[in-house]
Amino acid sequence: MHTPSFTAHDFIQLALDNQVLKFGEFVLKSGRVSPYFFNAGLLATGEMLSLLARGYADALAEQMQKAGDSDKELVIFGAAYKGIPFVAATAQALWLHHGINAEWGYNRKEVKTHGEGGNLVGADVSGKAVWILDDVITAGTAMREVIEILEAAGASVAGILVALDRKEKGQGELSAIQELVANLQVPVSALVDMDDLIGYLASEQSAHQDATEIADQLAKMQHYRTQYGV
Ligand code: OMP
Repeated sequence: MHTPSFTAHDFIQLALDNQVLKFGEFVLKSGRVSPYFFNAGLLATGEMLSLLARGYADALAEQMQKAGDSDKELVIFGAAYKGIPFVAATAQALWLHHGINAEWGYNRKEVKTHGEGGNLVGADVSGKAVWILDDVITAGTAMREVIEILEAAGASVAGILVALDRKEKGQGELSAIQELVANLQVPVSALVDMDDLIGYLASEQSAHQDATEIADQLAKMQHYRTQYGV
C-alpha cells in the first residue's frame, strides 16, 4: 500500500482518531498543566508510523535540497526510547521515497558493559554532523539531553526535526526551538505545531453547527497559548 505525502491536517486527524492527541488536563514534564497531550508512543500502527516517517523523510529531503547538501551524507539519530522506531522508519522512507541512503543510529539508556559495549547503536556518529529526530518539544529539556549524548560521542548537530512543536517558552522568553536555533545555529523544525492544532480545531468548529465541545477545547488551547506560548 502506498503511503500518501504527509499533510499536517491528515496527521492531526489520524492522531485524534487514535488517541495519540487528546484533550483534557495533563501535567507536563515542565510542570505546566496543559489542555492537550500528544502521546507519540500511541503512533502504534503501520499506517501512523508510515505517515510520520514519510513526514520526517520529506522534510529532511527538502532541507538537504535547500542547503544544497543533496550529495552529502545524511546521518539521522533517534533518542531512546520513542525515537528509535521513528528513526528506523525514517531511514527506510528516505530510501523508498527519495533514494537517499541515510545512516541511522540511536542510543540506549543503559550503558552496555559487555559485547560491543557503550550506549550508542547503529551508525558511527563520531566526527559527523547528525540530524536529531524526536517526538515532541515543549521546554527543550529532552532535546538538550540528546545533544549532550551526541556531543559526548564526538558528533555535532546538523539539524533537529520533531513531530510536534508545542511552541512554548523554553528557559527564557524565546520558544524552545528559537533557543536551540540561537544556540546551535542549525535548522530546527517541526512537522506540526501548536498553531496547526488550533487551526484544525477552528476549522472543525466552523464545519459543525453544534460544536460546543470543540469551542470549549479551542478556548482552552488559546488560553494556554497566551500563558506559555511564544
Ligand atoms: P521538554 O523536555 O520540556 O521539551 O518536553 C518534551 C518531552 O515531554 C517529550 O519528549 C515527551 O516525553 C513529553 N511530552 C509529550 O510526549 N507530549 C506532550 O504533549 C507534552 C510533553 C511534555 O511533557 O511536555
